[in-house]
Amino acid sequence: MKLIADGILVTPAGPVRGDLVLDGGSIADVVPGGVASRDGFDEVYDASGCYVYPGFIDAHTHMQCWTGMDWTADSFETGTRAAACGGTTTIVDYATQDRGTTMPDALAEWHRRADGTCTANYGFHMAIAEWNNETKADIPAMFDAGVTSFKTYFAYDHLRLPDDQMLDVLETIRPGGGILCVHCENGDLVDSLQRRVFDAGVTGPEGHPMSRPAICEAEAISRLMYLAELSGARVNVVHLSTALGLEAVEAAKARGVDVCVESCPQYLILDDTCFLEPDFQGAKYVMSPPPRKPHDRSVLQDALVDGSIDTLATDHCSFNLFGQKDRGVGDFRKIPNGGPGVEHRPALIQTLFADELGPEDFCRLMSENPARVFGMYPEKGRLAAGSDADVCVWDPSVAWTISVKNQHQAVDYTPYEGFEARGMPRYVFVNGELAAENGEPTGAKPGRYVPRHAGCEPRRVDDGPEVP
Ligand code: DUC
Ligand code: ZN
Ligand code: ZN
Ligand code: ZN
Repeated sequence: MKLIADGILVTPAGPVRGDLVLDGGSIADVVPGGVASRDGFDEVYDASGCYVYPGFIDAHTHMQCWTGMDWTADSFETGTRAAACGGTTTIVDYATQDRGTTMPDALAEWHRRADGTCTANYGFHMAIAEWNNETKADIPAMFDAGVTSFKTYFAYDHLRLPDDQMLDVLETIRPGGGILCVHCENGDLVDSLQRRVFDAGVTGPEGHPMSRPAICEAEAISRLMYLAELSGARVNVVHLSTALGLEAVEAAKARGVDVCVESCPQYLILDDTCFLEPDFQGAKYVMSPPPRKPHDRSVLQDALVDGSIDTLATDHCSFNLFGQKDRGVGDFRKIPNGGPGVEHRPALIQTLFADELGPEDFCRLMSENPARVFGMYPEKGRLAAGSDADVCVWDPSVAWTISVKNQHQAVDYTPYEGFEARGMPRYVFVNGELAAENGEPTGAKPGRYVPRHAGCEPRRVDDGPEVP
């Protein structure tokens, strides 16, 4: 048995000072005030001065994946190790059924890539790129295999589905309690705006945001909201990046549409001036959607604090600047889309929002709600006896600087180079095993596949009275 001693335990009932007891892969006990005696424990970990959280969950990653332009730089091995170093104990990665393949084949392939290599736990969403009677017939097998969330795209020519097929996907997954995650950008508009921007002579990274204006996102979100309404199914708007998109979500919520909202650190921290960095450095931020205007960023920051955003993920999808992104020198359309983040999400959000988001909100956004929405709760996402021993002991006092020099993500840059972070995980346990200590991996690989059941409602923040 392991004892995590004298921390502030962030429990479903609120933060309480005490000890946490781990027995094998489970939490054996939550002890407010602490255990009577430390005798009999095999190992004791000092959590004084630290918050003790259920391990963080990043429900949007792309590891070891062909994205249409290139293979991502991070494998499951390097990506989950970096995740654990930063305090994330579970990822939910997007397996993709490319056209001409089946969902069971895609799932088997993603298992082949991940199994036996992972430091953090991993589940899979299934992205659907081809929808017909044969692929549709495989949906029950997905639920049986623990895949209860799916993804479709409104953009990317090799992935996107037409609206009628998307409606059928929604109607098909609804009875099993499935959720559809959707990449909301109008692909037709993006394609034609890319041509327009390029033909007008804009060839550098700054052409990327110009060809994907906020309206492309807001239009696609609105369309999704109507498809969700028509089907009655639950949807998750992934990587929300715009104020206009949030308006569409809020209007749909007011009509009773069952919608969850995910955003990512890049939309809360960066803005589109990053694309103006000289010497092709702007390519580091070429991801879709792109970082937006300062106004969008501040609206999303408010939404995070007021509870309109349900989960925070990263969309981790790393490519090296040298040898991968630089293939797009002279044509921004050839820059592989995506950036790294799985290691730094907890530190970024803690540093910037610790004053507005208390430990309970932080837990809700980073652990509890991803577990609820994606069918891992109450096994994950809470500190309670019987839940899995995925634990992050977070020391809020450690000051450090995010840099490519100290990161474990296997990529040659970070979009947050030089960021002065406050807070670091002292200990990270995955299935009861110590996976990282003070931001460094222990070498253990306790990560396992997480089969998931149907999700439930995210915990939402009641709008309290305004304090004058
Ligand atoms: N955009 C996506 O849609 N997926 C992965 C990364 C990105 O930038
Ligand atoms: Zn996407
Ligand atoms: Zn993505
Ligand atoms: Zn290191």
